[in-house]
Order: sequence, then C-alpha cells, then structure tokens
Amino acid sequence: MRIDKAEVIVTSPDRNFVTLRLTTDEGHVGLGDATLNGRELAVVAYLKEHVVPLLLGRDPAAIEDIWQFLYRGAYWRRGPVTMAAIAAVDMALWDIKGKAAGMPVYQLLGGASRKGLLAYGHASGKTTDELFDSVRAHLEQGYRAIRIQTGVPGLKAIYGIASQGADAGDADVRYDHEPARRGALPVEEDWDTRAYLRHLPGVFEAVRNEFGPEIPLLHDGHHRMTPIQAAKLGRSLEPYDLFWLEDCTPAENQEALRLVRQHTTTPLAIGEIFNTVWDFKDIIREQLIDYVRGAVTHMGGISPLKKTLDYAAMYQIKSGMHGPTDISPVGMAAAMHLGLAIHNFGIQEYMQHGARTNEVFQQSFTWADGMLHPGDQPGLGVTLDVDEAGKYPYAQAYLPYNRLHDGTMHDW
Ligand code: CS2
Ligand code: MG
Repeated sequence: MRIDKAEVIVTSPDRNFVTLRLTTDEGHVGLGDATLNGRELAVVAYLKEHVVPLLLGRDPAAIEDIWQFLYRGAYWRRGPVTMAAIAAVDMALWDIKGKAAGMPVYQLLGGASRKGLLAYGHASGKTTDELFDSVRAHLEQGYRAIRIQTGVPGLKAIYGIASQGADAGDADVRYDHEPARRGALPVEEDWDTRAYLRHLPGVFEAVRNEFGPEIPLLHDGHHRMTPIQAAKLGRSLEPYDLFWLEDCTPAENQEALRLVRQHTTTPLAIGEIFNTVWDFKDIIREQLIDYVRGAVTHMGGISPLKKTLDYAAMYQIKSGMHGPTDISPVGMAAAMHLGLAIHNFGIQEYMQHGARTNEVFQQSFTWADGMLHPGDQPGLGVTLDVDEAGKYPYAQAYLPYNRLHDGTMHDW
C-alpha cells in the first residue's frame, strides 16, 4: 500500500480546524487533526510545504518510521507547530491502519481497558447564581465530573466564562464558548491574581454546599499564578476536595511545581501546551503532577502520547487529555481510542462541538451516563464531509491576551 494523495483541509464551521486527509492507492482514507488555536495557518504551511511532499509514495503501515523520519529528519525539533503537523500524520496513519485491519484503533493499541471514559464539562458563570445554573445544566446533560470557572469581582472579562461572548455581542463567534474570537486582532482581557485568590475558595465552598461533596470538581488556573500563589490556592482549595487544579503556574519553569507540591495535596494537572515527552520528563519522574494534560493533537500524535502515558504510569500518574472545542472531532476521537486502551486513564475533557462542526465531521463516538466511548468503526471512526467543510472558509481568530491593571503583559 502507498500514500498517493495528501490534502490539508481548513474549515471554520464553529471555529477554525485544520485536518490532514491521506488517501492510499487502495482507497483507504486517514484523517489527522492539525489544529493549533490562533496559529492554524502556520501548521497548514508546515504540512503543505514540508510534510506532504515527503509523504507521497510512502508505505502508510510504517507509522513509527514515518514519525521518526518527520521528527528527526527535520533537524529543528519540537515546538507546537512542528508537533501538531506530525501529530496529524500519526493520527491519519493509525486511522488507515485500523481501516485496513477492519478494527477500531483502540483494538490496535491493546484493546479496551474499561467500559467507557469518564468525561468532564465546562461549567462557568460570572456570578455564583449563573455558575450554579451552568452546573445544573451540565448535570442534566449527564456529566459526572465538572470544571468550575468563575468571574472575579472587579475584572471585566476573563478566561473560561461562556456567557461573556453573549455579553460582548459576539455570541456567534464564541458560539461554542471556546476562547478564541474571530477578528483581525486578539482581544485584551484583564487580570488580578490577588482578587482571584481572594474570591475562588468562596466559590468552591458555595458549590460544595449546593451540590455536595461527591461530584469531582476541577479548576483551570490557566498559567496565571506564581509558584507561591499556586501553592496558596492549592492549600485554600483542599477543604473542597478538587479532582485537580490545572495549569496552576506557567509550566516552562518545572521546578516551580516542587514548591507547589510542598504546600498542598490538591492534585495537579499540567501539560496541554506541551508537545513532547521531554516537556513532561522531569515533572513525571519527580512526581510533581498527578495528571498528564497532553493532547494527541499537540503531543505529536497517538504514538508519542501513548509512550508518555506509559512512562507516567510507572509513577501512578494518569491521563487527563485536553479536549476543548479547538481539539477537532478527529483529535477527540484519537484521544478516546488512546484513553480506552491505556491502563492509567484518568479523565477526558469533553466540551462538545457545535452543530455546524458535527455536520462537517461525522463521528461515531457515544456519550452516555457521563462516559464517552469511541465506538467500533474501523480506524478512528470519523469522516470529513469535504463539501460541507467547503462552506466554511478559514476566518482569522485569536486567543485573547492579558494585561494587568498597570498595563503589564501577563499570562493568559
Ligand atoms: C483550556 C482551553 O480546556 C482547557 O483546559 O485550557 O480552553 C484552552 O484555553 C484552549 O484550548 C486554548 O486554545
Ligand atoms: Mg486548560
């Protein structure tokens, strides 16, 4: 079998997606997600100019060798653009291998290790009342684990509050509530860590008082705290028994997590912006995290993320794969197949794509009783309707950025 066609398909039904579509001389089609939120066109260029020409004519069965060729052969290694491009190739090749074998990818990865994948959704609110309504809505949708994000008094617009889009009159561009906004320039948001640290523990106390002690609650700190602030927050949240505190501090400085770990037993999740096992190596070996947040799309594909999670399993660290709407249905399917097969699955983020996205991507996963299952279609179980995709051309969109009240740039 040979790869004889490779297309890079950009579509923007509810948000921008980049999909690599490989076709073999025997007619098998493989899909891979190459979406890098806010920098999509960089990955398109990397794929079109520097990957596709090297793929044509190759044997699609040689997944590992093609991965190593694209990683080592580029000389310039790692980074979000390179690894999203390589991830798309890896996913597409696993998709093809499954279709050629007549098996879902999870069977090729060792078979199912569980009945389904516990998923969590994004509840949010500018106020406690709005947040409670959002939690109730997610409980009614069947979620059995919920992320809690809240507005902060004195701050105009911050990460993770779904209703902000409607307030800003751009509900459509934030239809699926993911953070990127369509427009030629990124939007500035504001931030005040001290106000946030004062406010958040009371929000979790209110949520626990209203919804009880059992339901797993998660929170995303979104890279904004110094190590000692993260330690303070982790400790102040201990009475509320979080499932995890995510991205509590910018993780380029991995030593910072040693300090956080010394002060709190709140479980830590890191890594959605990481793109190779090297980013995780030390924080896994030193057991500074409890969950690996890596996404198939950003970590170079199914192959390297499975290796990373197998390494993490040695330290009893579990998966917590990234799954917001800027991970496409193809990337989500890949995460579900991998999550079903590995032993150390933890939880799967599931933000739910919009209706137009689900028209473009036909999916075979199921969502029932708070759990996801990738389904048993051969390969990844996703097809892309190219004609439907063509209805939604790329639309420039950027993630917001943060400035403090004195104008200093801050992490978003
Ligand atoms: C967030 C994401 O889902 C999460 O945990 O960190 O919404 C993140 O902001 C986006 O994926 C960025 O593109
Ligand atoms: Mg996050």
